[in-house]
Amino acid sequence: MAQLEIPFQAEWIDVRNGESRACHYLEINPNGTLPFLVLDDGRTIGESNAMLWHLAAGSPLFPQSSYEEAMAIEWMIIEQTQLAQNISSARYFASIASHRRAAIADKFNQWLEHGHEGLTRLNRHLASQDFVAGDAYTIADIALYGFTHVADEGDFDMSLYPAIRRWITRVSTMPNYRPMDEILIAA
Ligand SMILES: N[C@@H](CCC(=O)N[C@@H](CS)C(=O)NCC(=O)O)C(=O)O
Repeated sequence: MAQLEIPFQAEWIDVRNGESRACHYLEINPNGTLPFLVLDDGRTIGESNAMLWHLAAGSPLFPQSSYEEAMAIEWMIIEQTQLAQNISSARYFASIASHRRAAIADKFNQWLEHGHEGLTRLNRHLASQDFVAGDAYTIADIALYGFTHVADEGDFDMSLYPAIRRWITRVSTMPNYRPMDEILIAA
C-alpha cells in the first residue's frame, strides 16, 4: 500500500499473548487470523495474497501479461505451501518463542528441511531472472519477500542462496519501499 501510495492505517495484534483469538479481534475477523484487510466500505479480505491481488489490480505492480500473471500465481502458491508455513514456524520458535524450541525439535527440523526445499527452488528461479514473475517487479515479489527476507531469523543459512540475497537487495531498494518495523513505529 505504501508503494502504491494508498493511504492506510495499521493496527497491530499481538499473537504472542493470544490477542488474535480475543473477542474484540474475532468481532473483526471471526477466523482469528492475520493479516486482515478492512476496506473503506467495510468489505474485508483475509489472505495476504488476495489482498495484494485486489490492491494492485490495474497498477504497475500487477503482472502485465497473461504469462506473467500465471508466473505470479504459481509463485504465490509456492509461497503459501512451501515457504511461508515453514519459515514462519521456524522463525517463531527460533527468534520469538525460543524457550519452547527444544520441546518441538523434531518439528523444527522438518520446517528447516522443507523450507530449504522451497528456498532452493526460489534461488534456482531467481538465478536467471531479476524478479519472480519475469523482468518486472510485481506483487509476486512482495508476496515472496515477506518471509524470505527474514528467513535467517528462523535459522536458515541464507549464504546458501546468493540469487535470493541479490533479489532481496533489489526488492528493498524499490521506490517507496518501507521496512516492516518502520510501519510498526508509525502505527
Ligand atoms: N495464509 C495466511 C496466513 C495466515 C496465518 O497463518 N497467520 C498467522 C500469523 S502469520 C496467524 O494469524 N496467527 C495467529 C493465530 O492463528 O491466532 C496469509 O497469507 O494471509
